[in-house]
This record gives sequence, structure tokens and C-alpha cells, in this order.
Amino acid sequence: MRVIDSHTGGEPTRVIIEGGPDLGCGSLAERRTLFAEKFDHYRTMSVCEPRCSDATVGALLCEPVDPTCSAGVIFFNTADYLGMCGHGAIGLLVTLAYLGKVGVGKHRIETPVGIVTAELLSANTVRVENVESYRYRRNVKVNIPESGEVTGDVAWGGNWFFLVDGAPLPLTVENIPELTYASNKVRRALLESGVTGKDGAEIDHIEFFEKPAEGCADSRNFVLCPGGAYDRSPCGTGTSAKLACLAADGKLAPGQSWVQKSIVGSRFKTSYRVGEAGGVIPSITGEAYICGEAQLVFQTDDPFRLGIS
Ligand code: PYC
Repeated sequence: MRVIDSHTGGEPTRVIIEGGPDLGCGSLAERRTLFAEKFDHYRTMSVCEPRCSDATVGALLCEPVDPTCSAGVIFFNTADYLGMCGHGAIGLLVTLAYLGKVGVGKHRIETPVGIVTAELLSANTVRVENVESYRYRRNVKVNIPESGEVTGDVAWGGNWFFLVDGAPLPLTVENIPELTYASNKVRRALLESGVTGKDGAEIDHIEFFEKPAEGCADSRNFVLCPGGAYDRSPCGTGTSAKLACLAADGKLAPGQSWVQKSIVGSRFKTSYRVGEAGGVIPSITGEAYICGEAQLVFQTDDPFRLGIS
């Protein structure tokens, strides 16, 4: 299996460019189902320990169904499959540019949740126009054992998010272990109290927000991802969910800029336009850098050949 590794604002993406499973030529949603049902070991082999870690998002490069698309992609992590991934789409386009497969300009990318547009602005800078994002429920109260009540919004940005304005601790790198613990408790409480996204979908990403002290961003976030790791980037789909909530509250106008800073200090420049279904079409600009090219080796006698999952 050949992979190219990149990071977007510190968050890793591993693109499988050769040696992935043959998923046929159905829609990307159908291929994702087949991947999960029959070929899940390719996911664990490529992103789980000992070859990788919870922080990494894997991206299986696929032939698109729609000929106007430059590529198709299925994103996944150590826990499951993702609908879309903002930092991953930025990493994917920078990877395709590194391989000489795309040039500066707009490219359509097929994902299991729809087509997104990614524009290569320079070798390392990409603007992604995400799928239509929306707030599903406002001011949802959940009781967290030993901590009390937390109020947040449920929103879709290509994945399901619970967005909490405020945090149990200041959003600093030193507090990452406690923030991880606290956000996991929120995730568990949502599950136990039956709070879901649309059609009973599990909410598997939790976000805390605070206003940064310095003026170089509108907001700083901490994002818990499904595998239990925190997002080093400001999270493209999470920021899309945030834009949907800001728009629904009348706090951000179409075209108005919103700079989202991550817990490690990386930034996405964003804005939105109004979507056809009344949600928002987010535009997310970020930077990715290639940090490795590898051929993964799977020795027959290796007891952890398929990864520790
Ligand atoms: O950037 O959308 C994102 C993302 C999802 C999970 C990790 N990063």
C-alpha cells in the first residue's frame, strides 16, 4: 500500500494512492458501505497503531462517478468512516498537486455525502466549499454526571456536531487532557440521553468554543473526534457547523469573514453563502504540507498486521 502523509494546520491526513481495496464503481456512499462491510481491515491497517494513531484521518482516493470531478474520496479514522472531512479535503488537494495530478484552480471532489469544490490557490493553500450545513437543534440541555448541565446546539457540517459555547476549562494546550476527558463525557451523555442528529444519527464530534484573548481570530475551538483524539486543525466540518449556527442566530452575514483558530493555534479563514435548502454553504481556506511518502509493509507473521483496533 502506498500512502502520502500531509498535515493541515497540524492535523494529519494519510491518502492511500495505491494498494487500497477494489470497491467497484457504485456511488461513493455505496462504496463507503462496501468498504465498511467487507474491507474494514484496510482502514485499521492504514490508520490504526502501530502504523499510525488516533489523530490521523485516512483518505482512500477513488475514481469519481461524475466525470466533472477530479477525484473521489472516502474519509475514515481509527474509529469509523467520516461523511466529509474539511482538513482532509485540503490535505487531499495538496497531495494531488504534489503528485502533479491537479493544478491551481477549482476542482470538484466526490464524497459519500455529496460533491464539494476545492480550489488550489497555491501549492499549500486550498479553499474548500463544503456541503450544505445547517443547525438541527438549538439550546439542547444534557446532564453530565458529576459536572452538571451543559447546553449546546446540534448541527451538521458533513458530520454531526454538538457545539458548546464556552468550555469547562480555558482552551489552552496544557488543558488538552482535561478537555478531552470533559468532551468525552458530553459525548457519552448525549448517547445515553438519546440526543442525536437527524434520523437518529450519532453525534460523534463535540466542540467547545471561546473568544480568544488576542484579536487574530474570531473564535478558538477544541474539537473531539470520534476516535477519541482532538483535532489539531480548527476542523473544517466543525467550523461549517459553527457557521450554520452563527447564521441561524443572525450573528454572521453571508460573505462576512470568520477566522476559526484551533486549540494548537492553526487557523481557517471562512465565510458562507446561503444554501438552497436554507442552510449555509461554507467556504474554508487552510494550508496543508506534505510530510511523508511511504510504502506500508504487512508481514504475514506480524500479529498486529491488521492494526490494533
Ligand atoms: O476537518 O472536517 C474536519 C475533520 C473532521 C475530523 C477531523 N477533522
